[in-house]
Amino acid sequence: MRKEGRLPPGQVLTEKFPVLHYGPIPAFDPQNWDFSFWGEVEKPLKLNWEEFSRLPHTRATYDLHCVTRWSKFDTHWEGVSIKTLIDEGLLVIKPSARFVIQHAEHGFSANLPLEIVLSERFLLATHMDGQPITPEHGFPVRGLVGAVPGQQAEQDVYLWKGAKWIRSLEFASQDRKGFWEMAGY
Ligand SMILES: Nc1nc2c(c(=O)[nH]1)N[C@H]1C(S)=C(S)[C@@H](COP(=O)(O)O)O[C@H]1N2
Ligand SMILES: [Mo]
Repeated sequence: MRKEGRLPPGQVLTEKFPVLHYGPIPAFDPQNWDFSFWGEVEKPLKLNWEEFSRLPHTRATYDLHCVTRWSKFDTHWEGVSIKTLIDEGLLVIKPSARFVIQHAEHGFSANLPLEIVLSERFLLATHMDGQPITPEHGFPVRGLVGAVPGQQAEQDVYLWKGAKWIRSLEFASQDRKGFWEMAGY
């Protein structure tokens, strides 16, 4: 894997899936859960759990890299691709959108350049290995950024750029720091 360039410098391969986050695991109540797309969009979109569950689903295989130095290969995910929402006309963003802020439960946030969120490397993930993601990994939905196996990316994006328990995507014309970024990451 290292020779193939799939293992970034300093990383160690693991079969496990460690859990890392700040604060408690939020409870999920399908009656009071919603997801919004807002900011630099033509029309803000707010979906309840049932509506969100009906969005088109995409499958992806990713290598995951964590700044705590572990990597995990060929993980299987399913979820909502932002590019698909745009291609199918379900979401229309403004040309002024250049960054995306993921907002999650308890005020957690994470920022990314728009082009990464629109790429196949980003999913609003609902399932891993055919099962709903577990509460500690972000149930019912988490932002997820992975590396596509065999595809060299200009910028590797590590796991901390995916917000677990995500509740909205804000499209922004200017970049803004998220939770860990404000903490000095
Ligand atoms: N809501 C929320 N999402 C979060 C975090 C957090 O503190 N809160 N931490 C991030 C960090 S630093 C990491 S490394 C990954 C870990 O994801 P995992 O627990 O599924 O391995 O979640 C990211 N997403
Ligand atoms: Mo992390």
